[in-house]
Amino acid sequence: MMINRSVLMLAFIASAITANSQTKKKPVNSRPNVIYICADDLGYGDLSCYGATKINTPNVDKLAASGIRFTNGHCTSATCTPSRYAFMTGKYPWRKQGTGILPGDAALIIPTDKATLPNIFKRAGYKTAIVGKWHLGLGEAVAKDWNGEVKPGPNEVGFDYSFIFPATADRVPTVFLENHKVVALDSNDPIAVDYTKKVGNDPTGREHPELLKLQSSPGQGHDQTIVNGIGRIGYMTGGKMARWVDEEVSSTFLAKAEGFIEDHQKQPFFLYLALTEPHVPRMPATRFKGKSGLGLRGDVILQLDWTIGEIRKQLKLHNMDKNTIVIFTSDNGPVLDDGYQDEAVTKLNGHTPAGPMRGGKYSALEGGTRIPFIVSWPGNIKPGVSDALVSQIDMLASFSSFLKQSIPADNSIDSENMMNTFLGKSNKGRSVYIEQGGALAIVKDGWKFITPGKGAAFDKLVGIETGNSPEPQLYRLKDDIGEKHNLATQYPEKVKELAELLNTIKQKK
Ligand code: NG6
Ligand code: CA
Repeated sequence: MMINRSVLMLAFIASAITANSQTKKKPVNSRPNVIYICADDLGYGDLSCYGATKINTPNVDKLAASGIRFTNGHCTSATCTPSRYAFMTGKYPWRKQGTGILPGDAALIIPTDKATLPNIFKRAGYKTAIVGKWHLGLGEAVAKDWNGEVKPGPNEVGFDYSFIFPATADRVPTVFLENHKVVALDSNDPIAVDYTKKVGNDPTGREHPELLKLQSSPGQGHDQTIVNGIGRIGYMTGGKMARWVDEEVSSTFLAKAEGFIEDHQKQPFFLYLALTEPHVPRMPATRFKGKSGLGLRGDVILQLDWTIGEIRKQLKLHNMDKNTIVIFTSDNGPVLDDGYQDEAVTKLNGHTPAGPMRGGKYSALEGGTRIPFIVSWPGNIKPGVSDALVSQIDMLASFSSFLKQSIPADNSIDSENMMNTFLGKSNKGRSVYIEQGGALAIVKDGWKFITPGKGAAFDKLVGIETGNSPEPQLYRLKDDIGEKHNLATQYPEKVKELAELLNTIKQKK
């Protein structure tokens, strides 16, 4: 009798659980988590899934194999700040003054009262976080107190949680900030930062090159305050305890990202993981040093790849992989010598960071903005390769539509809803797109026009073709991804059409 009763009881509980989970069941995956991973200066050709043969990136390759690998995916600009501005706001950065590469003490350039990508997610009930490189300015002005609450910043433009470094790994202050506050700051050792003159008594790379473990490249600066044996751009003093150790930056970001994922298993979240690799100074965890055979640049790419593997492992472990969209991309094209003599050039060993393209970071040629672009959502996206023209600028309109959030007209001038393409339901890319190197270029129907202008055709310091030319350049990307044949004199009508279209788009408000 007792037994029967408990059996009945169990059956009742079981059926109650089933009923409960059925009534609670939401439409399948209508609100997946989104992890947007952006590498820093990673080129199209830096991953084995994009054709690299001198370096092996098995974890990113697996991510690509689980989703769509875009072969015509873009950032808007060939440097960091403008690219990330576009990703955050859905607007072309060249519409606004002051969106070039920012110093480490710059004020915030993202408006706090307008729609942003993280705000859209927040409005839709997501928890939002950024972990990693910021480089969009902090505070209201250049003059700011790094020892108090540093704001406005990421938390004021849509992120519930932030763990960042302010600018680039080669710029002071070399500290982390967690929600407004410098991490591990000792109030008895306050931080001061200056980009115009030396502050404090810390040795600089210019005065004390013998203290450097990584020599700066001649003519490229990076010889101001020394932190962790590396000369930086800008001067800082104080905050000795708070300064990062470069070898630990990547694993710190990974731990913070994992912590956020771990804490948000039950609530949809948007995580912007802004990796620092392979931007200079390339200084991976010691266990990666020397592993790639391509110098430190290759080593940090292996570290990046390992990081992606760890994130994927964690998603699987918590059974979150099928409910999480992972996007992987880069903020601009690749560069070898970007300020330090780290053997990226001497140990290149035939590796082609920009793949089959001309140019790289800073360039209006395809190598500047055509970057790795992978969208994965296991069980929901049919794996494959797409040649549709897609861009990071479209994240805003795409996710607004996906999450059924409206955006003001102001934010939809440039950002287009490409969600069906991102999810592999369509192969339709953008019909028109503008790329920003030094010069602006416009792409339409497989044609690309680069506006003529001043400036050297080759940047000797970084060893990259800029795309600058006093003559108009017209390329047929469809058959000439390497931009080898300038067809401008052959197709003057095309040049005129594209130049006019670019002007019309520039006038849009
Ligand atoms: C350049 C720096 C370069 C890098 C870049 C920003 C010099 C000579 N070069 O001005 O080292 O910091 O800015 O890179 O200062 S980005 O990926 O954040 O755009
Ligand atoms: Ca960058």
